[in-house]
Amino acid sequence: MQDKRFYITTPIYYPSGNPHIGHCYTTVACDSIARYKRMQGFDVMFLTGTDEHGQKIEEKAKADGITPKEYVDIKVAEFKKLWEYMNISYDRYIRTTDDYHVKAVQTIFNRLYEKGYIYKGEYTGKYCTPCESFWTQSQLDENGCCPECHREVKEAKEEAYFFKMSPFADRIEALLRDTDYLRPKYRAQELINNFIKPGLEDLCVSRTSFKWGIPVTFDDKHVVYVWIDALSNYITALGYENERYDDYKTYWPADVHMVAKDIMRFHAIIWPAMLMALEEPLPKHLAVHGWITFNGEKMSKSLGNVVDPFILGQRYGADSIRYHIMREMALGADSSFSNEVMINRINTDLANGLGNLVSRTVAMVDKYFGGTLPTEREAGEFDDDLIAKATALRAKTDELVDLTQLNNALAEIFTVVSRANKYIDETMPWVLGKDESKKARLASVLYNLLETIRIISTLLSPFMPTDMPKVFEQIGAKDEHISYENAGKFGVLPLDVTVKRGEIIFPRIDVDKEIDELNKIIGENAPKTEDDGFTPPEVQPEITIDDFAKIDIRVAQVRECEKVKKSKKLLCLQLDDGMGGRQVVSGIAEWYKPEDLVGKKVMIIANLKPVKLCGVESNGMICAADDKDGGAVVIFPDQDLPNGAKVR
Ligand code: ME8
Repeated sequence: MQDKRFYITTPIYYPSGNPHIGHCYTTVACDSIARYKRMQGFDVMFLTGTDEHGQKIEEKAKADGITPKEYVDIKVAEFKKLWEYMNISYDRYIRTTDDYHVKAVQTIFNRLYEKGYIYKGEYTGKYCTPCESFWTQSQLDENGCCPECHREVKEAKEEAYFFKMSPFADRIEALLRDTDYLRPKYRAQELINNFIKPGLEDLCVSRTSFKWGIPVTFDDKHVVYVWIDALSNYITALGYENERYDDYKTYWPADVHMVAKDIMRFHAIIWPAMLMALEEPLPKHLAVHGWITFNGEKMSKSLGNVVDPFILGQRYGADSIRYHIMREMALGADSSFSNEVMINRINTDLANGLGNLVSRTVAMVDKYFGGTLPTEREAGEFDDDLIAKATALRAKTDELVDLTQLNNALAEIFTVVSRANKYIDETMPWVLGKDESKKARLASVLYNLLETIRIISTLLSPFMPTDMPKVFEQIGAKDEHISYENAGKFGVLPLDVTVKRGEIIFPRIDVDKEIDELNKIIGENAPKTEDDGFTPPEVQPEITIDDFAKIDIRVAQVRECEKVKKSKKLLCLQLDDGMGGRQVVSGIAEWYKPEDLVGKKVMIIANLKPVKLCGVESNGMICAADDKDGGAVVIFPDQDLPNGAKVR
């Protein structure tokens, strides 16, 4: 018998700021899967929540003059408001400050200690405060900074408890190498090479340097380090080691944990090790997606309100935003967010594609039959292909949802939208409508379209739960017609179905006007410099204007760009500098893909002495600014300038 229970989780988010579109992605993706599984008849548990302990929260609360609990209460309300707005159907919301979780984590910590997997030691290492992570020297990036956020780390030493990782190394390696636990699979090798092959290091699991955490019961100087606290949420929320819930037996092991790549290591290595130590079953899948980036950077809280999901949702509808972010993000890869791409996608897929299909079909049923189809039918050319594509769709979306490839599932659904629009062009109902003897054929054409729309909108409902009921209403589909079972069949609507013309579900957006409006909003809501968390580096010793005149900065255009072989950091650019061209090597590969740069105008230091980098000659340097996280942002002129123009 098929296992009819399904457990899916998002990460529990840090409520150290307001939620943004990045948090929306994981939550909306999990929500869509949860809804899809419920539609398939699964008994679903969908968990989300907030990870509320740690130094960062303690510091933020202090800065605001309130207690950490008061601080997280305010922020959690923001998260919950957004989830309501985005129509997130979570079954359970865990807060790591909930009493039952605190007690369960203490029991887990004690059990690991009693089993000898946790021991006391002293930690000396490089500590990144924003990430609350200790790193070893070899893990730091090339600038000696945090490998996750690239900010400065500080030397830190403290008495701490450690979790022994080495006993689990072989089993974790096998889990990553031989099973499809980690999706996409290509990320597994990266983890094996970077963390397991060099020897799994024991994990520091307690802190004495701050207080806002779960106290270690047998040593009250210590609070539990955030990852043991945070990762345990997936089981405590089901009732593991607590009386609050009693769902552990029903739902564990989880079917899908979904996270972004920044916390992949914790979920792919540390979480399985913890469960192995507790002798509990391992989750079935870890789905890792990339980051939503904005201007090449990981989107984060400090980027201003242009991507505030509330603002976008109010303007274009929560479902359009849900659709866009899920359609854009391929599992594993980053996806760059742009207002323009979003608006164009809403126009192309939703307004012109699906919206047009629904409104044209319903309008024709109205026009030619007064809103109710007659029961006579006449089959014709093109019907079989449309019907075959529509009835095959459910099996495809089932498979892709199970693989957590939601962008591909949506792409499949929209190929059927296109097929149906093409069917209108092929069958030309407006020609059939002029000929009384073709009424039965016209009724068949329109019925086939209504049926195709019913299948499409049923399968789209988990992704767009607010807008699809509007489609059902317009095509005359009643509750008994709308089900997973019926999504695999053709001929479900009654032959004499009555449609109901209604509002335009996806109005076309005026791209230029909206971009202007959004730019205005960015301007108004741009984060104030005092709270963007950036401290400018010290100004260099003074120089004269003559010193400056020695630096020849020019505008040049990128003609070609490729990665330098054997280097992760370097790109090799062929530039048109208006003076015959030149080759420049630049250490920006971490932040820019070659295709992002081709055609762009950049600024170069044109008279820098040539050097060889990784064996490749570089004649000059591309100007870039440091962002606050240590990333590089190339300076592009905001107007077209001739190649070779001098910058002063
Ligand atoms: O890491 N693009 O919390 P967090 C895509 N508390 N997804 C993004 C994103 C972006 N730009 N920014 C955030 C934590 N996310 C820990 C997790 S779990 C036991 C503890 C999403 O608030 C994505 O799901 O920093 C990522 O994994 C998560 O938010 C990190 O959220």
